[in-house]
Amino acid sequence: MDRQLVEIAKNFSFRGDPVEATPCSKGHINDTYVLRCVLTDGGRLRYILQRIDHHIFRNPEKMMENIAGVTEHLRRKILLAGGDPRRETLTIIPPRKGGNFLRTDSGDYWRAYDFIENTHSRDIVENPKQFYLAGRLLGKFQGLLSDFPIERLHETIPDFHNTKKRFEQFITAVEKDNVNHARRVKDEIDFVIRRESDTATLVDLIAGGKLSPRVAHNDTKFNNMMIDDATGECVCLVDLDTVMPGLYLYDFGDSIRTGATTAPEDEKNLARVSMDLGLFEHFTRGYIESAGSFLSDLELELLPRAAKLMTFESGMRFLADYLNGDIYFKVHRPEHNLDRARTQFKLVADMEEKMDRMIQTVAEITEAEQHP
Ligand code: ADP
Ligand code: GN1
Ligand code: MG
Repeated sequence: MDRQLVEIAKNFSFRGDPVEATPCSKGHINDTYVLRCVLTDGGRLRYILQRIDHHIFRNPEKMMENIAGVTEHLRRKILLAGGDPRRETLTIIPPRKGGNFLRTDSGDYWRAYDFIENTHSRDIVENPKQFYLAGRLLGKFQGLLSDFPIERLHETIPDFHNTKKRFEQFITAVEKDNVNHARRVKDEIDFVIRRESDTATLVDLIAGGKLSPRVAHNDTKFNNMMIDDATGECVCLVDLDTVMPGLYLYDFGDSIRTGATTAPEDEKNLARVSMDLGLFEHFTRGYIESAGSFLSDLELELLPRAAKLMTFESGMRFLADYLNGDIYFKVHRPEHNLDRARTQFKLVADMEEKMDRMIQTVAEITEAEQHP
């Protein structure tokens, strides 16, 4: 096992001796390892060991304070409901010297969690039922945190889903054109600019007091949901780095963006990319069944537009990163961010065509839920 990782692992109160660390390449932000430990009786345990990207999360201490508070709250409520907190939420493994994370002499930040055993995550949805259950999980997560004191949460990345600001950052990336890519992606840039007015949709409603900040996850992509190997149930929403004041609509939208699609986020063949109305319906049904009671009429009405907006925002972020020279999201090949941006724009265009049916689906499910 890598010597540096052994040294890092020694600092955490793991049970057993660390023998193997396997990189997990799923996330776009942190460096994640699955750590295998062997107990004296030969038994095995696994943990997640993560190096936090502190260039993105500028204040890891405050981020970990959020995660500690939220997981503690979830733990209490899951227990009250007769559930198993070690499966249904993240469990922080503290460093031996205390606190929630480790800061090394070289200035890196590390943290550890229990590995949620007998679960897996998927980049794309395998069947409609799975996505229905994902919708139920999201509603449950939001419901459990609906009484968490929102003022206790720090903003881990300012203006994370401020789509107007994201647009401004995008335009700056186009104007700077740091790596001379802009002229090659003129069509994609025009696609964004034509939709500038969309970026105000939710921001203006918040400013006007029509939508209130909620305790939101803010990064509900499908591979942040752990699925039970045996039952196929979606048991836990992980990646709590961006839990902070946001909108339930962001979470709904981001799940649709990543789950109600026919192809992976980085699919090169755009002919394979579309928004699957059946999957949209399944997730929405699961979500409204579990969250419908605490969503406002306006939130319910805005679900389809939020799905489009979050997809558009992600496309803008990927394209801006491509123009900036791939400085934010991890990439595994040249033009990876461009491929990602293109799938998002293909989905946006498809959602625009299917918007009437998405709206109708939400209305029908809402009606059935409110007047069974
Ligand atoms: P990133 O912020 O880089 O996306 P994540 O925290 O999402 O990192 O972790 C990457 C992946 O590792 C997740 O998508 C999930 O599949 C897996 N993972 C994260 N936490 C756990 C855990 N506690 N148990 C099992 N798998 C996990
Ligand atoms: C990142 O960390 P991960 O891979 O779950 C990003 C999300 C994006 C997503 C796009 C902190 O999520 O906002 O929607 O990539 N997380 C952060 O796939 O920026
Ligand atoms: Mg993740």
